[in-house]
Amino acid sequence: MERTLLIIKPDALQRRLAGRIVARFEEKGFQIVALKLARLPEAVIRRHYGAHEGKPFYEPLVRYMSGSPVLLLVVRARNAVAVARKMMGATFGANADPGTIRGDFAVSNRFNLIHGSDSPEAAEREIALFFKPEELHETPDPQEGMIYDLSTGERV
Ligand code: IDP
Ligand code: MG
Repeated sequence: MERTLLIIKPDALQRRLAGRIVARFEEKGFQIVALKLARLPEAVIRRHYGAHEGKPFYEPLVRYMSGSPVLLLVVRARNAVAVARKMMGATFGANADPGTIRGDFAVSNRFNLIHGSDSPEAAEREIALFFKPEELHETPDPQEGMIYDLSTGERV
């Protein structure tokens, strides 16, 4: 099982889309491991998006993400990182395929509703940036045998 970090961005909360976006991951079979509402300090946003420092969109991105609260989630599934990125769609709303979160709800290049980690390594780094270990609830999932075929001893 793999974990990924999702951020439901300020525009999604302000547009009252947070519940629908979270529901998509539940419907797909992801397990919610952690969830909280937080207004992120600018320094934390700068660290989270450190790889983009110096790019023309970096400062507006920091302002957008630190302006009002976001919903932080850790979710768990087989190939969680790649599956979540596929469900999110391309970065720019106008390029994102219909059926994806950004494709269905966003047209903007910046206000694109959701962040998802782009590799398992990034996911673990980002989870540690936003959550304390005791905030992560890795409880056994009684639905796991419905969501995956476990009969061969693997998760298929
Ligand atoms: P991602 O969120 O799909 O991983 P990144 O390239 O990591 O995309 O960019 C981080 C965030 O910065 C994007 O989600 C978007 O909000 C914003 N962003 C990226 N590129 C641009 C741009 O060219 N113009 C405006 N905002 C951008
Ligand atoms: Mg990214």
